[in-house]
Amino acid sequence: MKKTVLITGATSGIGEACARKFAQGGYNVIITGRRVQRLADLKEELEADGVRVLAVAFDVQNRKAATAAVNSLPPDWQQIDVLINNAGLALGLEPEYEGSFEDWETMIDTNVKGLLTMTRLIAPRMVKRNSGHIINIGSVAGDAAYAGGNVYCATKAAVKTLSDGLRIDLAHTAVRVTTVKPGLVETHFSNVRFHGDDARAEKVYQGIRPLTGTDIADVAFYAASAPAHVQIAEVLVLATHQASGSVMYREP
Ligand code: NDP
Ligand code: 8X3
Repeated sequence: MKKTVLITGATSGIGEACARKFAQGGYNVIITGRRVQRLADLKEELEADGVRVLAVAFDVQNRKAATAAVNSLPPDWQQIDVLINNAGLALGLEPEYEGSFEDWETMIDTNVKGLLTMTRLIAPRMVKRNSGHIINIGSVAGDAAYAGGNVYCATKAAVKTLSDGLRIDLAHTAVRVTTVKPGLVETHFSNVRFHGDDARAEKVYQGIRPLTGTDIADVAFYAASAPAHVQIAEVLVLATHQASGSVMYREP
């Protein structure tokens, strides 16, 4: 029987690449995100390749909507073998003493509380079946703060700690937990961070060859494909010319 993956934030970037990778790898795919049209376009594209796809639109910050979405999955979509908690964002690069309360709340509500909500909704079913895999997308940003990263870095440190805590709490089961911590990946991440300032976003990737969403999807798929007794606990994936969240070599 084919396995099913549920991906949050599948309308763009890393999540979209995961949808493609897991679809190619033989999974049935549940794609989620807020943008209905992007979900519909991706569903159509994957279905044209013979993949079974369910598109469910909701905001991970909205616990009621997330609960309703998970609880109303059609019967043949209820067994989720792999959950990829990917939906997330950074907003702004202001110093911590000048940051926007609203941006902070959105990052914490999405990156931390949204991830927790999805885990809380789906993990119990995995425990009951004694199988499953939760892949959380953390970041190199969670390893150490960088200038202006403050709250975003803290949310990604929280993702690592929540993954570690979950792995401890699930150690008596066959359910696996993986944290994938990417470095610089060229997606819509920076356009979102700079509130649509595309010229500023482009500069983030100047002079350095960044990772792609596909590079990260490959790592997530590798972790999901490991033999059942192997738990890839954590993977840090950097561009070759990046050494940490704040150190990278850029071609002049
Ligand atoms: P993108 O902006 O390209 O994609 C972000 C995805 O998250 C979109 O599909 C978006 O969907 C979804 N999303 C955002 N907010 C919500 C929400 N409230 N509810 C549901 N879905 C939401 O960025 P990336 O692909 O780069 O980001 C994916 C993850 O990777 C994030 O967690 C990010 O922190 C992490 N990451 C990114 C890195 C990078 O350099 N790009 C490096 C390290 C980690 P929609 O707008 O349709 O809701
Ligand atoms: C995204 C990578 O270094 O821009 O998590 O914060 S970084």
